[in-house]
Amino acid sequence: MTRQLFIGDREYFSGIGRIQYEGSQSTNPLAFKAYDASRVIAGKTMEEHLRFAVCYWHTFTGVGLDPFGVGTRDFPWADSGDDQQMANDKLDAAFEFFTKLDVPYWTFHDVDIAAPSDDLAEFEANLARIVERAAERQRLTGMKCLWGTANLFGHPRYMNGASTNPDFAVVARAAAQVKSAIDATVALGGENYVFWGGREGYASLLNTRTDKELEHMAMFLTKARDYGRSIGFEGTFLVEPKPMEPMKHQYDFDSQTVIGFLERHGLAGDFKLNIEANHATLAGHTFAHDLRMARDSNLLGSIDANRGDAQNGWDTDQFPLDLYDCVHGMMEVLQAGGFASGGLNFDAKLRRESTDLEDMFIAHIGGMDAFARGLIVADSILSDSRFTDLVSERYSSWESGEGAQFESGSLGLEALREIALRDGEPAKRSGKQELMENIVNDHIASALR
Ligand code: XUL
Ligand code: CO
Repeated sequence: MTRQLFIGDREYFSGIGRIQYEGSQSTNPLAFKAYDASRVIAGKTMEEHLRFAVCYWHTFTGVGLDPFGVGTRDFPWADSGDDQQMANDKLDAAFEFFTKLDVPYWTFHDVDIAAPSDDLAEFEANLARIVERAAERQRLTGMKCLWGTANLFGHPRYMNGASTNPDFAVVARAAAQVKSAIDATVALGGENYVFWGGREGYASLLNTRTDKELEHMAMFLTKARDYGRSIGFEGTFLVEPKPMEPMKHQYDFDSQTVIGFLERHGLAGDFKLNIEANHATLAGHTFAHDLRMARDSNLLGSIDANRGDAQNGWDTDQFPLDLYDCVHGMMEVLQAGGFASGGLNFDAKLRRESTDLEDMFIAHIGGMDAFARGLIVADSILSDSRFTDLVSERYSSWESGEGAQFESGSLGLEALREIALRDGEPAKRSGKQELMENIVNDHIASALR
């Protein structure tokens, strides 16, 4: 469908039109070099594979403040001084940006879109009002909502946690906020609903009953799931792991921790994982590792696309431009059979020093091109029998005979000892890591030519 480029009479990104694919030879900073939405790779278009989303929080509210300084960006949609007007203007600017960038999806926290209020009933009304406006803009532009979430970490009331707060009154308050955020997500046709537990953890073990807090978190997620299903939400609930920051320890530490928690509480299936690259690296893993753990359990739901910085240990949320990360990430996504309801959400922010409005486009274009290249290379590697044969050969002893019997549980320790005694010292079998790494490099060079 033709998408209207901006709504109303105010154009926020004037001078920038719809971003076009111009191919790898283009030097236009405002054009895609690799992301060609309709190009077919492995039976699906790039748009269908990648399902890009722009996030509201960093992109339209992140003015560049850090612990040492105030914001550096002046947003024209934040200049009216009236809360409701600013919420409306931000929404129009956001939909203009989405449409010009030509992404199919967007994501939001309740507090990013609604005019603020500490009064619960007033906040619910503010949220409902902006959701109605957003739904209208979705109709006008063809945009879709990938997911919504509630910000249960910014307000001082949540300083000791939201669903894991030691005080029941705060848990109830958090539940009220999640209820209206689920309502908002459903009203916008959101395909997923996310929980990121920014303050679900502890600052000190000395004052914390971790046993109670973890039980409360499970109960909270269960009741949120039940409510969502009761109002007709058919999408996926997602938990986004992160080991620390802001808390010293967060309960949703990494993929494997969250998978164990979901399984233990009977939530796996309704809930899947939203894997964020920079959170995986904060946990001491790679992005691909956390994706792999989720994929192995059939719980890979969605991705928050960004990257950290190897020289510092915090959540820098940089745009995902590291080609190896994108290749290894897309290899996991492809081997998982692709996204179902999930997608690639740019939970990424401009550097504080990037102060031009066009930098917002340039950063997203770079991230989209990086994942498009990652997709092309990943598909090329996975179609190369040199690569796939190395892996299947490595595990071939399980295909039949005693290996298969072991897998089916019919060999005990005594039987295994007899086999070891009979066969003598096992032959050495090379892991061929360097060969596989070389093959990856060969494909980066050849598939992107
Ligand atoms: C914070 C983070 C969040 C979640 C949504 O590190 O990633 O923005 O994605 O609350
Ligand atoms: Co995130």
